[in-house]
Formats: sequence, C-alpha cells, structure tokens
Amino acid sequence: MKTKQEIFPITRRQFVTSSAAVLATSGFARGANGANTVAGSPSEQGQSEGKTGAGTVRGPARVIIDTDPGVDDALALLLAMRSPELKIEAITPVAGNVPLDLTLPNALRMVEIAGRTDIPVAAGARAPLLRRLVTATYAHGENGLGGAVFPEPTTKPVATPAAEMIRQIVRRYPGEVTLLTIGPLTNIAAALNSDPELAGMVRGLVMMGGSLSGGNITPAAEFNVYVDPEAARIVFQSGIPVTMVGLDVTRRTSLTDEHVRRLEAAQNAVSQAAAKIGRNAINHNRERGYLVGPNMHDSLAVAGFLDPAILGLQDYYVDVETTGELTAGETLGYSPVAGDLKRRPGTEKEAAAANMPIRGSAPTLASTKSSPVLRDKFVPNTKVAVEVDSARFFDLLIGRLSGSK
Ligand SMILES: [Ca+2]
Repeated sequence: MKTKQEIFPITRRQFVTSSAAVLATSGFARGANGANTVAGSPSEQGQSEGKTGAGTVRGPARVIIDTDPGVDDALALLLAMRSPELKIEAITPVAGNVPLDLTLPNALRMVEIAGRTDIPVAAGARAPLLRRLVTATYAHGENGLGGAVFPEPTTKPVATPAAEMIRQIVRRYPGEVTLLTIGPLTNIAAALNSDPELAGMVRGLVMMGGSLSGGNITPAAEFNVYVDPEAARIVFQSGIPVTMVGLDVTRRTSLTDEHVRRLEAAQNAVSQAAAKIGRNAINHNRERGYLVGPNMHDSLAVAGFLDPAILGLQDYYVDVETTGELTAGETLGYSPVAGDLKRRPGTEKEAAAANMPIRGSAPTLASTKSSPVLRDKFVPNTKVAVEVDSARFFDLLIGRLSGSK
C-alpha cells in the first residue's frame, strides 16, 4: 500500500505553517494496513516528483473546484475560500444536486459571502454526458441550500464555459493543478474529451464520489457517480492520479446541532452563512425522518486535501458500472489486500503481478468476448479513502468557517 501523502501537493509542513492552528500529531489508529507515514518525507517527495517534472511547487496549491452546490458543497466552498493553502484558479459549477440554473448562482453566492469575487466562476454542463439529469432535492431542498435563502448574486460568471476554462488553466500550469471535484464529473470528462493531452498535465484529482460500501441514491451507487457514470469512468480511466473520498468515509461526517451552534457564535459573514445553511439542512433532514446526516461529504474531500492526516488511503483499481439496469454508477474497487481474495501480508506484490486479474462479468453467449478478464494484472489507479478522523475533520471545518483557525 502506498500512502496518501504522495498524492497531496500540500505538505504537512506547509499546512502547519500556513495554518494559524497548532495541529497536534494525529494519534488515530490507521488499522491493519495503515501506513501512516510520518509527517514530512513522503508528501515532500511527492511534491518534488511532480509527474510532468514541473518541479517543486512553492506557496499555495493551485486548484479548480468543480461543484454542484448543494448544502455540503456550499460549506466546502466556504472552507476552501478560507484556506490560505489554496490558490483557487476557478470554480466550475455543474448540474447535479439541483439544475445548473441553481448551482451556478449558489456558487456565486458563496463567492460573494466569502468576499472572494476575485475567483472566476465558469458555468458548466446542464446535463450529464449521455443521460437525463437526476437531482437530489430530497437531500438538498429545492434551492440546493437546504432552503436557506440568500440574496440573488450580483457577480456574473465568466464568459468561458467550464470545460474550456479547466482546459486553459491546466495547460497554463502543467503539472501544477489539482482538480477538487465535489459534484458529478461531467465538466471534467468534457475537458478531458476536448484535449487528449490534458490528463497528463493534471497534478491530481481529489473527488467526493463513489463508494466501496453501498450507495446513497441506489443500493449500489453514490450520487455523484450515479448522475454521470460515463463521465466518472472517463476520469478513473484517464491516468490522472485519483483520490476517491467516497461514502466509505463521508458517511461519518454528520453535522450536528453543536457544530451549528459554534458557527452561530462566531460573528462573521462566512460563519453566519454556514450556520444558516447547516441549520436548514439539519431541519430538512429531521423533517424527512432521515436517521443520519446531513453529512458533510464535500467538505471532507477538501479538508482531506488540506490536511492529509484526516484520511487513511488505500490503493485500488477502481472502475464504474455504466450498463447495469439497477447498478449504473456503482464504483468497483479491486485490490489484492481487500475482500475475499485478500493475500497474506508480504505476498500482495506477487499476487498483484501474477494472479490478480481484473475481472468483469462472464461473457454472454451472444458476446464476441470469450474471457471475463479485463486486465491481467492489478494496477492501481486510485487511492481510496478508507479511514477518517472525523474529530480532526470537524475541528478544521468549524475552525476555518468560524474564523478561529
Ligand atoms: Ca456536491
């Protein structure tokens, strides 16, 4: 297993020094496979080994945030805009939780609330690549913000469409830009489709999306991947180093009344807005009788990027079911160290090389394929978040939003 820090451009040292908070070394256990790398070396190594040879990146990490606000998107955007470790090159709303006619103004509202109208907001796709849009108003309310009402934004989006904006920014800074994707992956897939060389220039992609432990819109699929499974598949198969922050960890990030009280107590615009959205979302969930949530899925992906100690990661080969009648959007994770074909410690490498084929469905009689084997050996394409330090996450989220960290 490789460790998470390699994929994160922000080193621990940068994080600690750029944060007002003094962060104690995480004491939380990493589990049996838990390679919790000591602060410093791996991430700094990863930093200097940028895959395009762009060299060591100094200062804030360049990111593009692709988003469908969305209750948890709104808080994730506010968190990101309050984080000096990030240089947000653009925000690119996409249709998802609610239609683009709402996600776009909601993103602009967040930019205005955070006083960050310097960040370009570029309108993205109105619909998935091949499917009709399915929204999640059941979870996010009709306006996407849990019913929390804010004034119409006066800021306008830039003229460039999102996919083209993503393409231009990645090309401007080859090897430097990390895509933080917290919505369906339509915009990213469109950008990759428009430029075959683009994937090789992206530093990494940290997504909120997917699950190896069941879905939240169908028993199989997590919402973001469900909405546009074809786009997600393009991303997983693109060669971009992907970090998947899925339901396996995000369902352990339930926002509580106490969190909202702490936000309400802080007297600043970001904190007050976050509290209002959080309060509405909690009430929305209560009224509908949900047992859990609202989970701060998207904020966890951003926070895990800011502070790698929040997540424990494991290497997987991940692919997406796109043709299932009941299962489209399911993410499948193959690994020689997980599941029923798990190998003895020390033998994973041989297993991966020799006898861990990536296997799909058995061929049908009508099919021209004769074998179910898709790949004859295990090659990881994704680091999947399998562990989370929820307390550390909420310390960062509430701390940043309330202005105390
Ligand atoms: Ca989202």
